[in-house]
Amino acid sequence: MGDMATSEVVKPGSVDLAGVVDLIRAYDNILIVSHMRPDGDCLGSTVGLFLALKAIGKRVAAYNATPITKKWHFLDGIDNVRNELPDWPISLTIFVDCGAVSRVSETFVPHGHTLNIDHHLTNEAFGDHNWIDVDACAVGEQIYAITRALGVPVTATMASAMYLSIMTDTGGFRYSNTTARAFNIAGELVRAGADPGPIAQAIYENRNRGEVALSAIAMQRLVYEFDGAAVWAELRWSDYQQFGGQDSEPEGLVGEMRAIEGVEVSMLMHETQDGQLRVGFRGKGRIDCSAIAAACGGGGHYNASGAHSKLPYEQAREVVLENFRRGVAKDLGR
Ligand SMILES: [Mn+2]
Repeated sequence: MGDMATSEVVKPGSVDLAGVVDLIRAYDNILIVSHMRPDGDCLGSTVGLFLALKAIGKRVAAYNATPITKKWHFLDGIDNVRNELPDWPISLTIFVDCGAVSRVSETFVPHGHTLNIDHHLTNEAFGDHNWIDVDACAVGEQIYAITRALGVPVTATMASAMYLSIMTDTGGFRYSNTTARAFNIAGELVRAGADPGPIAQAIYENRNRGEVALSAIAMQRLVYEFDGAAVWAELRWSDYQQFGGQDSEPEGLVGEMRAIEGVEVSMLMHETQDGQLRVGFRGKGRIDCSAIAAACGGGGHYNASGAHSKLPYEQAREVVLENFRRGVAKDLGR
């Protein structure tokens, strides 16, 4: 993998790919954990790594705190991701796609040694060992490198999982993180048996009716600021009650808002069932979304980030709007 130059964030406990491989070889009872309300990268990375570790004879379990919804059932191997922790003693916990321990769940306590594999700019390097590669388009890219370094043959099932990671985190090979390396790995995964058509269809042409209705409502409530360079909307819990959809941001909606002509940054706030606020930010390159999210107590990438406030919605809304406006004004030089 001589072409896989990386620029790891050097923080205490930093390891590189070789260090990750040494750690995996050193421990036999491994738990893989990923973030709540998992996305394609989170699940694809988990399934890919799970199968690679199985292939080298490890005892391995994969845990996610959120039940895996039917949207993800198309992915072979997804049944390995469980809602429960294993009953055997864990010697190494591997975090994938988690910027902080709390992303796993509010109560999760790591077991044994911890290895943190991630690509988020805002990663807290919370592990005993951390491999943070902010140049990786998806954690799936890092998992692919691990698989190759372990010498594990990539099966069609593993390839599909890692392809899902890369496809979803690059927005279907459209975002600015869509590098030559991302295409090269995607090509190798297709050669190994990943089928792009059905995977894309399962993700992008399979929208829940409730979410479509919610998207329509949000699109009618767009608020433009900064001469149209910024746009935001909000969905209240009562909207979810009226139109259905899940207690989550309608898939891709904040990205669709960014797609509007002249918009540099979009923000979607929504009220959760317990009256709290969740927010997503998407940028086109001029606005640092990770900084705005960090000011709101969240994190993420430069062009895609989010936060969850525990304040009551109305209060949180004011804080978020203020941070949003401040961040946009700063980056636009206004
Ligand atoms: Mn990711």
